[in-house]
Amino acid sequence: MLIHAKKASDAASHEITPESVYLNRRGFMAGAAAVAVGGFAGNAGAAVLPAANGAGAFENLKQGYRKLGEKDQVSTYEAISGYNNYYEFGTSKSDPAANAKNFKPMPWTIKVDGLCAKPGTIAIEDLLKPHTLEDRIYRHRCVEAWSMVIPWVGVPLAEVVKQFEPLGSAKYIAFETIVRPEEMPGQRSARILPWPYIEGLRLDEANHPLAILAVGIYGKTLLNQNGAPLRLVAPWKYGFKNVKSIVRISFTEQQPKNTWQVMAPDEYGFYANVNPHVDHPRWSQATERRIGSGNVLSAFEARRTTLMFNGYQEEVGQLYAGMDLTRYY
Ligand SMILES: Nc1nc2c(c(=O)[nH]1)N[C@H]1C(S)=C(S)[C@@H](COP(=O)(O)O)O[C@H]1N2
Ligand SMILES: [Mo]
Repeated sequence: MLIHAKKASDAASHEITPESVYLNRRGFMAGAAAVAVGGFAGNAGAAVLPAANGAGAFENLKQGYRKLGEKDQVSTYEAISGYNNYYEFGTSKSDPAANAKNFKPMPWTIKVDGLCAKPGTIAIEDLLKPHTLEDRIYRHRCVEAWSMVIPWVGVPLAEVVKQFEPLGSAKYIAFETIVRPEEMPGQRSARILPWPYIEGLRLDEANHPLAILAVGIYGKTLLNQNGAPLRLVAPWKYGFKNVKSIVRISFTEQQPKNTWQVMAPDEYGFYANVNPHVDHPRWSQATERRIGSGNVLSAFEARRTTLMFNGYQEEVGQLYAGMDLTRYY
């Protein structure tokens, strides 16, 4: 299910050019995917991603594309899988692709605990089985002021939440990344971050239809550097909320202490909604550098304006009614 409601970002004049651009990119991707097959073999993702390449996927991708603005081109697969933040594998943008090759995303189980009626440990196949995989093309905005457009494959987080039957007392959901220092060189240093990487959402944010748990990109199983086999995507928030390689989901009454807030509370909050009006203490958040756009950007476009809630204000704005959007949370 894509978000079908008519939005300002759907402006009809945006529909013709981007679609043809996108179709060209699909052609390009068919070639790129063939080249990349070796890389996917290690992910052994067939069991996780059965439906993503179905006939409906292509139409859904086209619809998703129309939701974006004229200048939002889907980022190249090379950029999405080669320019990453995943500190468990190192702090340089090229480290995750270089160092994640020996990480084993299968078999994979997720522990579900806290305030829910159906806690337990569940294999990823069983967690996904009740749900239909969907294509979602979203903007991705890192707090470091770069961005991409990523064609995800995933399931609505709200449906996964429902499956575990949170109690009325549950107000938040927390996610943890796996700890496996023998496969994740960054985790051998406690100075990089306190492990495990933890993130969370308010339960009503988790239940918003834009939030997904992603298992793929460009119709292919997630690569290790992108958070295989399961990662969060909440596209109206800064990228660090999108916790990778999830092994634990907890329902809590208290707001979880997310890793970057613990690391630097003066710089990173819990909500971390994309907000061009509130600068990071060390840099402006008013603009961003788009990565992996096939376009040659003009000088004026070399940096683009960052959009409130990353362009999803109409969809998610009501979640924050009454909050002061001129300060950082
Ligand atoms: N476990 C974990 N999850 C993480 C990170 C990380 O370092 N560790 N980095 C975050 C940040 S800052 C960003 S911008 C996105 C990057 O996702 P991508 O590399 O798939 O584009 O992942 C987020 N999730
Ligand atoms: Mo980020």
